[in-house]
Amino acid sequence: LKQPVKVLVTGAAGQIGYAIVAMIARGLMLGPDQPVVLHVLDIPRMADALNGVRMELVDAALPLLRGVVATSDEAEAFQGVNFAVLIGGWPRKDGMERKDLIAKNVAIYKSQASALQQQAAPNCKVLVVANPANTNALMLKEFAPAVPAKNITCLTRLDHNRALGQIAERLGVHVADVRNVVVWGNHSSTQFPDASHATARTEHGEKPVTELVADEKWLREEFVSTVQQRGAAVIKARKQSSSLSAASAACDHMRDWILGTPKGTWVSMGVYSDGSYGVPEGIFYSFPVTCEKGEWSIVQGLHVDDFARSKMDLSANELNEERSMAYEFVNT
Ligand code: NAX
Repeated sequence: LKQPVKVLVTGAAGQIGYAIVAMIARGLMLGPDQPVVLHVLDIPRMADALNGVRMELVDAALPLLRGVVATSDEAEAFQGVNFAVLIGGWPRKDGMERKDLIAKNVAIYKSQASALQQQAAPNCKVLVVANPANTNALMLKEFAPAVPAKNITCLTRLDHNRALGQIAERLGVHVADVRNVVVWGNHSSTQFPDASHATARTEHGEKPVTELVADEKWLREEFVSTVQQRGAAVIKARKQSSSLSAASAACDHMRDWILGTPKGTWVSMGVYSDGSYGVPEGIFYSFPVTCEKGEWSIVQGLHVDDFARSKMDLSANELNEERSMAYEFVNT
């Protein structure tokens, strides 16, 4: 077994938090040979519920779990952490405008940026799950300038996994036999799930998904809108938002980042744009990435046709707008 590492989960008294802590402590995020100390943070009003989570973690008698720090103090929560999964945030309520959601969360992420910069271990790797995920990640980067931008990412892996799931169902193949979809852009309904580079393994070998589906209209319309609207469909069905799939995707994201993506396979991650594929710099945008030795890099050279271009630009424009709104609130 390796030396224990410290993993922070914020919003740990919430839905996704409740689902993810046991996954992490069972090795689904960092591997079955990696002991962990869990730091769990929530707001003071949730202190009792958070303590309940801590009690359950003790009760689960998890062999990899080497300690739990449950706190509502940001500085204590970020102290020495090697990995931070930021799920805590102001939830979107019925009738709440995107602008209001951004205002509330900008304040939270500005404050957590200071805690990250001052308290976390050097080279701490950060995953932002809380919405608006891309723009919250941008606020962290802006207000923790000493943290390398490459160490801050946001979650679009749930959208990526949803896209794999839709294709697997359509083709009647196992989801593990489908790979290399791309989710471009914002984790919002402007995201562009793109199957044009994806492949699926069948009894006749590995084939392009476009050839196997052989229905361009489905790939451009129904597939795209189903993945874009899947979160809303789950809320409608469950009366609560996605949580087990979000927790599972967050584990997939961190695991692939730290332990590497399988050969020949890429995944989607929200990262700080370097201008690849004509996406403007200065925003967190979901790209196809491969990971090796704890570093991600954007897959280059994929063909982007006019259809994809317009969808990708739409999402980039939305992110630019979110950024402008966020700065308005930062400066007031
Ligand atoms: P919950 O409302 O169940 O949990 C959020 C928790 O965060 C609450 O316990 C709350 O008290 C806590 N919190 C609020 N402010 C905090 C602060 N300043 N510091 C620490 N904790 C704080 O929401 P849940 O369903 O768990 O979703 C969490 C977040 O994930 C939401 O923002 C949600 O929109 C976002 N999602 C993002 C997804 C993605 O793919 N990027 C998918 C799932 C999810 O919708």
